[in-house]
Amino acid sequence: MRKFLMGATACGALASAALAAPTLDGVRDAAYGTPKAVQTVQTGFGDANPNGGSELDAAYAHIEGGTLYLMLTGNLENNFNKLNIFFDSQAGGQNVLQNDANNGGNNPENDGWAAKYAGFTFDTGFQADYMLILRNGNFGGDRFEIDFATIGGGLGAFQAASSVFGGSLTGSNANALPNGIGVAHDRSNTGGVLGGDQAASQAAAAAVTTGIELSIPLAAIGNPVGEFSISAMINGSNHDYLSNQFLGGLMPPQGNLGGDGMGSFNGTVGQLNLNNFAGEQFFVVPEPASVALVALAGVVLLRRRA
Ligand SMILES: [Ca+2]
Ligand SMILES: [Ca+2]
Ligand SMILES: [Ca+2]
Repeated sequence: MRKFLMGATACGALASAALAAPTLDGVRDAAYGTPKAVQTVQTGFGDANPNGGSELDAAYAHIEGGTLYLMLTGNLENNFNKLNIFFDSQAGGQNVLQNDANNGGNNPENDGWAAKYAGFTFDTGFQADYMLILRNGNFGGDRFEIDFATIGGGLGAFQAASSVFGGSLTGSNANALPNGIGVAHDRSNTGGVLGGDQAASQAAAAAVTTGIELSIPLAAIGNPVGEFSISAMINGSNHDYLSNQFLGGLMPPQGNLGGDGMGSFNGTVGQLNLNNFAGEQFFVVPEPASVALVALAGVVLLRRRA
């Protein structure tokens, strides 16, 4: 009897562990499973070991209860360099990014990103609908900031939040933005990829457990149906000098892209075309397993009825 009870308890614990949503704390949870993308190139923005530097080690995604949990392991240097995350989560969108609405385009103008990206081309098939901008540093105290922009939404189509962790670079805020997007940051990683432009150790990249974690209501990104895609990249503090840290990753050897693809600064990243760089600089978030299971159950039910 006792044995049976213990077995049942263990089963219950296993079931609840499998169903537990990630905790928004900047630490990778078991629920994420295997990575959706792992870094392929050493970082040209400085190895975050022991201090400073930015690197994108791996991307993880988990959808549960109408929320996309997104975990990007690695480090974002506290010098207001940008982690830009683009979502292709609905039909339409911009494969070639346009300028902001004050400069002849149709994108919002929050921190000047659109003017710097105008003309930037994603890999074929990726048409951006939304973006997140994350940055941290010290300006009147430590702060971590997050902006959300609707691509093609015009001037006012953004939300912005500053100092979401109350005067700290790190922390967790489950409702950082009005649309319900939450963010957490743990900058303690000292492992992961090394500095350079050669092939990264993918085992080291996949071993990193800390970084930036987001909880994103699916409604905030257009209620995507089926699988959708995300392109993440680290840019300079003025959106005008791209690193070599993308997910999906670039092919080594590859230094920072800068503005011309060869590491030179020219004031814009709008001349860059990701089709000119091997591989897909985006990763796919599959349809949630529960949805697939429900669909499968429906098929089984139909077959039984037939
Ligand atoms: Ca977590
Ligand atoms: Ca789209
Ligand atoms: Ca490419």
